[in-house]
Amino acid sequence: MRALPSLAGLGAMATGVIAQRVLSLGFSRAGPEHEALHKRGGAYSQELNNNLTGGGYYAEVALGTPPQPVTLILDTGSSDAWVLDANADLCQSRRLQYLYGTCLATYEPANSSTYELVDPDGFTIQYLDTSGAEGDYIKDTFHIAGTSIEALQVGLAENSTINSGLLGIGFNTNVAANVPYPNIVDLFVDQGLIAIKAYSLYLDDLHAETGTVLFGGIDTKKFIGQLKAVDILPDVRSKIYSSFSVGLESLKITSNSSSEGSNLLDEEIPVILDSGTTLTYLPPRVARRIYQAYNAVDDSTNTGLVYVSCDLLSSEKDTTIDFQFGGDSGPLIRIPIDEIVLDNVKGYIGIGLEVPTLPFDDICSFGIQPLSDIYLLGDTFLRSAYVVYDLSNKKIALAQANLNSTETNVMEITTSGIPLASGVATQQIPSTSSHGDDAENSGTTTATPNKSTPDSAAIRAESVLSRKTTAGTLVAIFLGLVTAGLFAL
Ligand SMILES: *[C@@H]1O[C@H](CO)[C@@H](O)[C@H](O)[C@H]1NC(C)=O
Ligand SMILES: *[C@@H]1O[C@H](CO)[C@@H](O)[C@H](O)[C@H]1NC(C)=O
Ligand SMILES: *[C@@H]1O[C@H](CO)[C@@H](O)[C@H](O)[C@H]1NC(C)=O
Ligand SMILES: *[C@@H]1O[C@H](CO)[C@@H](O)[C@H](O)[C@H]1NC(C)=O
Ligand SMILES: *[C@@H]1O[C@H](CO)[C@@H](O)[C@H](O)[C@H]1NC(C)=O
Ligand SMILES: CC(=O)N[C@H]1CO[C@H](CO)[C@@H](O)[C@@H]1O
Repeated sequence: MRALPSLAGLGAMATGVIAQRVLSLGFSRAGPEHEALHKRGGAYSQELNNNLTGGGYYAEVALGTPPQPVTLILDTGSSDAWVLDANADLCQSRRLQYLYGTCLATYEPANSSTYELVDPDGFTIQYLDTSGAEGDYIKDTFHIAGTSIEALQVGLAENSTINSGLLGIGFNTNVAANVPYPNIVDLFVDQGLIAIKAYSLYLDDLHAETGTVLFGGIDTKKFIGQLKAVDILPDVRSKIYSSFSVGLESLKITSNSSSEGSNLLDEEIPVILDSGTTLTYLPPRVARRIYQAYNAVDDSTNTGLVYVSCDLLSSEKDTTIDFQFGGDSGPLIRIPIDEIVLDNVKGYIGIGLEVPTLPFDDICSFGIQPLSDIYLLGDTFLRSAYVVYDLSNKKIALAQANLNSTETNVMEITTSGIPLASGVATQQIPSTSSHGDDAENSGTTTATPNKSTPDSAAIRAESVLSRKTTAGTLVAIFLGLVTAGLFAL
């Protein structure tokens, strides 16, 4: 999620970072939920739970002594780690949970012997979609990726409109505190766990269960061709590096590999790579050009969604939307149609989502939305990319993701920066496919909500409401459900 800048933070940069050279390497996993933690070749890997219908990526981590497991949305668009207090308003109120989703894992400061209060009421974070959280800044031991970080400053939310804490891994210039502090990425380096502030992100495709973030490393089996780097752009006004903004040079629709469309951009635009944002947000003019190509109906100001025909999943099977960064030889990421046409609305129509009149019957939603002034490449883009973030050298390297990869070859990111290594030559073919054709694919898993009883439908709605989406979508879908009489305000 894109955190709004904390004004107080802009003037004062962190000078002299607090170095706590404490390595708790002996720490083991806190139970079955933490099985996904590994250390490989000097890099720490944290598996992420991919919530299929396009929700966020949750990392299972733990806070405190003894460790209290918490599920946090992994977010490159913000910089604070924060957790929900067991007594947070959201977690105590059924009404709030109807609105924002069932309260996920919480943390009880009284149950941790290493809890330390840093700044009472000092934590206030607001995201671009108007969601947010407030409470104290605290410090405690943070358990992640098979290691633990002592005295990490984290927010402890007493009031929240998000049902899960977040793990912001952006630049520390963007923390929500009045006084900048070293965040988790800084402490990884300060505590000697990784060489420089760098990590790579592999979300894998829409149907995959997990993705991986590797702190301090890259995995050359997870991408195709060579990693290519571009500069991170500083904030235009403040000149501070505060977000993962890079220049998008061209955007083309390519039908089959032969015919290449024209560039849909009038000029290079800065785009932010934001894992905490579900969809992709482009300038309205550009979005409209894409909608034209797919006969998409933009209802983002009403129900909050852009609709397309699910038929595109078969008729445009070989079409990709191609994003190129930093010139003709820069990284090129192709998004296949099945990562951007989302079969996730039928269940909501069944329980009262009022869609506009549409020129097609089989209704899907589209993973690109219009937005003015700030452009975000969220999960619908990121799933097709392997992205390496180097905060120390202000570089981002990208390559096409090798989806469903089961092999691994981890290389450390040393002080010389991202190794511009080559990955695999071509997309790995899933080993189970024995017939060379696609006839069998008619049964591929999609994110269609399961139609069943109204009760379970309401539960699903609740969980979707909890997911990161634009506030517009949230309110609109909710109002649709209220209209349908499923929720009483
Ligand atoms: C914040 O949450 C507390 C309970 O944790 C509640 O008493 C208070 O009214 C909430 N404040 C706001 C502004 O919602
Ligand atoms: C705190 O610890 C007590 C005693 O072990 C336990 O009963 C309680 O459920 C814990 N509270 C939370 C919110 O985890
Ligand atoms: C793309 O190729 C498929 C066969 O793989 C074909 O059915 C389809 O018509 C082609 N689309 C275009 C726009 O050429
Ligand atoms: C990855 O696996 C899923 C099934 O788990 C499949 O639907 C998808 O098409 C696969 N992607 C690629 C690129 O092979
Ligand atoms: C619907 O849900 C039930 C129970 O959760 C499951 O057994 C069934 O396979 C699901 N159907 C589909 C089409 O996903
Ligand atoms: C569809 C899906 O994967 N849903 C999962 C989303 O995440 C929650 C919490 O981790 C799971 O309980 C759901 O099963």
